[in-house]
Amino acid sequence: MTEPLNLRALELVEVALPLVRPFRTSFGEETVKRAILVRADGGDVEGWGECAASAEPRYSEEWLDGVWLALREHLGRALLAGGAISDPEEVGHRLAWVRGHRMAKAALEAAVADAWLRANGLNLAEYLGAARDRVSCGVSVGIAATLDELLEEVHGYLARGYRRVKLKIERGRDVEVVRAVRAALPDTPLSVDANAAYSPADVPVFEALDELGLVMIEQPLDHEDLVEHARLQSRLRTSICLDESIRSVRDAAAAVELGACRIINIKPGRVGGLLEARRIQDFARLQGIPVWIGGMLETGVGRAVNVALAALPGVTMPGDTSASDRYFPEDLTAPFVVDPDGTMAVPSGPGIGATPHPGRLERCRVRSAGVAGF
Ligand code: SMG
Ligand code: MG
Repeated sequence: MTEPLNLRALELVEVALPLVRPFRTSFGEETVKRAILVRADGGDVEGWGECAASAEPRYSEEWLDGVWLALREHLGRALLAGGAISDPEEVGHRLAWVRGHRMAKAALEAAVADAWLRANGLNLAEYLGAARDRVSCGVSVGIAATLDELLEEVHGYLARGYRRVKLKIERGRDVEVVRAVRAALPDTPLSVDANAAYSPADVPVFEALDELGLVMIEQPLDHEDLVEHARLQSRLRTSICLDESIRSVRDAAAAVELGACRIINIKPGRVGGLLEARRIQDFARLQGIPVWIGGMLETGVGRAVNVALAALPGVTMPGDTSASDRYFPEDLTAPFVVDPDGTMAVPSGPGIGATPHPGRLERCRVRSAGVAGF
């Protein structure tokens, strides 16, 4: 038997952490990681969740200031209004009347799950049904100014043990760059991520990439276009992996049925929470579709959830779950470390197994606000 969580209040905290190096994608460049954290106050216990939304609505229609409002005005209040929370599944039920806002919902669910698990002396990975206590790590490499810089960065990651290297591509910085990296690293598992920057007229780009022995091509086309992804997939030997297009287990089922992808990138924020993420993993396992856990440059609070999900049995490929030092000079939590064999330990402590360090949180804090119930 588990105890319900007596959720008393919610607090939102926006943090800003400088990145060790700028992260450039087809969306633009980030030099600072801004994130909204949610603290769930359960009296004797508290829990933390991190929202994946970025400062601008480029990767997703959600963005930081919008999330702040959605949490304060609707989602937080609706969650508090329902009384004690019997288990984490209930968060999704209470918030189901709000359309969309998946990243905001996911942050609330994670904070409540953390507090509820702590109240019950349980660990997230175990609760979810983890199959392993270490996970396989890849790394996502931003678009670099020159090929030499890119190769230097990639070599640095390989020396640290990372098992798969993902290169961000954009129009004009694609085939030539990837071909050069492939020539320098003939045996490295390599993938590319276009973040939806291309159109069906760009088939020749993908046919050229198809010759380079990539593990996958991630989100080549518009996030709303499963049919065009299916057409493209039918012309390529390389597997397409969908990221932005998959917002739910329903989307995953549609994509697989249409043949729009052969691999899925699961991010708990993008799909509305860690429980929906697990449902996608369950579906993929039944269908024999390889999946992996993506990343949104999370601090240790969000990373803890990603790493717990990466330990599930259906997650069969290395994720974008990299070490804290790949992102931040100093993480908010105890650092996540990648061992020389390219694996990372799954947090085993109570709740998500990570907590923000109070002093660091204070140094990174930009603003905070309480959420009152209805
Ligand atoms: O967390 O290491 C990370 C970043 C992984 O490339 C990454 N994320 O499309 O998969 C993706 C991007 C989304 C973030 S763009 C700001
Ligand atoms: Mg992606």
